Amino acid sequence: MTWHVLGAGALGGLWATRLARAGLPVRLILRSAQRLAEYHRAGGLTLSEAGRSSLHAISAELPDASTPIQRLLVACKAYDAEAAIAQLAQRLAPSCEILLLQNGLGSQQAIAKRWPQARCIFVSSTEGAYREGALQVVFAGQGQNWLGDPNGGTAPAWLDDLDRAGIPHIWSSDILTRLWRKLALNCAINPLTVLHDCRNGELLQYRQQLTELCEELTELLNTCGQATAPGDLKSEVLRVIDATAANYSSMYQDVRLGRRTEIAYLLGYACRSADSLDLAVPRLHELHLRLREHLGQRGLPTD
Ligand code: NAD
Ligand code: KPL
Repeated sequence: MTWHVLGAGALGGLWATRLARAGLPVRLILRSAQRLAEYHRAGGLTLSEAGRSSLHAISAELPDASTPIQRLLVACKAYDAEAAIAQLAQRLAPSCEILLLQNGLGSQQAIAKRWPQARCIFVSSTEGAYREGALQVVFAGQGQNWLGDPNGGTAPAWLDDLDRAGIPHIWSSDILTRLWRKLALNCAINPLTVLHDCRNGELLQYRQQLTELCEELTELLNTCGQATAPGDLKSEVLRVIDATAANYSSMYQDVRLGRRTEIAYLLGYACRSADSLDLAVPRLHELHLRLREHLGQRGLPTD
């Protein structure tokens, strides 16, 4: 069955090129006729990995093509994902599967609610990729992909395709917990790197702030039914800060490059969830406010 890939950016390109080079049928869905023409001129997507580059002439089409879609991999940013699917909604087969690669939370649930006929598989990825130019993807960091269906059900047979393509994966029976924990980690680290203008490792200078945020995030996880023991989140945050000390967080890089952030699906989602549960999280709200001010001052969207 064909893998339709919507969002041929860093992560979408990384998935598409690995699936295609394993001989699996892949079709890229590009956002505009101009993008499609550029793609044809370039002759395909280039994947750079371990210093070597390879060109992959994957078939590509526009959202309004007429073929039905049985399996859709959505690799747009969280703020684009729902609108991108809406453009091709008429092509979704009645029992289609949609894999959602977005970071944070909120976009996945909105999509699952809007297209209840589809089986939505949520994905949490720690693989790293970035774009060098519109049609070149650099595989920057090995990682893992956890896939799961928040409504339960068995693992799909097409996980074999991922094996064939060398895409690391684990079928998860608690994908929401995994996404929540990653969200909490990102909320503790990413906004502070932006506001303190620093690499992840430099956050150790702000231990008290990290501790207070982790306390509120732990309470939030527990109230949302994503239980974690006190101290667990903080240890994980310190472990990740240590392991990625020399790196700039993804949010830091977005702000530095003048790109829209996924704030609404990270800190914004955490604050909205706490409010809906009547849970007081003053430090998260203050951080959210300061981050929004910071983005606004730089002319970037604040949600
Ligand atoms: P990206 O900006 O590189 O790619 C997104 C692509 O979606 C772009 O090519 C854009 O043109 C395309 N797009 C947007 N709207 C579209 C539309 N209507 N039709 C067709 N294409 C459309 O983003 P990315 O870094 O690949 O991130 C995608 C998601 O994966 C994000 O939620 C991100 O947080 C998450 N993620 C990324 C990485 C990574 O290393 N890049 C790692 C883990 C998670
Ligand atoms: O996922 C990350 C990011 O930069 O978005 C880490 C490295 C975990 C920092 O929060």
